[in-house]
Amino acid sequence: MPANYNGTYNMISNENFESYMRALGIDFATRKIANLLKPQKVIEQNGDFFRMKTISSFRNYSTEFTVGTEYEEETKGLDNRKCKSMVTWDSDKLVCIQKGEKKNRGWKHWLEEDELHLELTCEDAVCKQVYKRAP
Ligand code: ECB
Repeated sequence: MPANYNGTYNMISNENFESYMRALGIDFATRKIANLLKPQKVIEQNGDFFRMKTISSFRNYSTEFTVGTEYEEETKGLDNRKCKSMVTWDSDKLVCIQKGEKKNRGWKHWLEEDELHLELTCEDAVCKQVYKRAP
């Protein structure tokens, strides 16, 4: 049985998001706005099938994938690139590799009690975000 990520989570911390965005080539003005956001993650999971929504007052981003199946991801409203993305289980961690123009791009999710942790990587930038399950 895979871990259960279903739920709605509110951001409580965000470290190095600025350098992650810089690595993705996001312009200064957009970075300044994006850095102030406290997004919400909404995760719908059915076994290995996931729908992940990142919701904020500025932009929203949505992805769908099946663990173990490579898919075409277009990071619409983010850096607008195309990636061949694949998510796998590393025990209860979700590990995504986003192959494309940017080297060493991907993310990892894991759960710690009522917290959802996320590490976003691009080139040598690593952003660490923590979300808390919404009451
Ligand atoms: C959608 C909320 C953030 C909007 C920021 C707007 C502009 C900044 C442009 C690019 C920054 C790159 C990424 C934004 C960071 C998080 C959004 C979702 C990243 C992601 O791939 O989440 C995964 C893992 O939770 C699921 O799609």
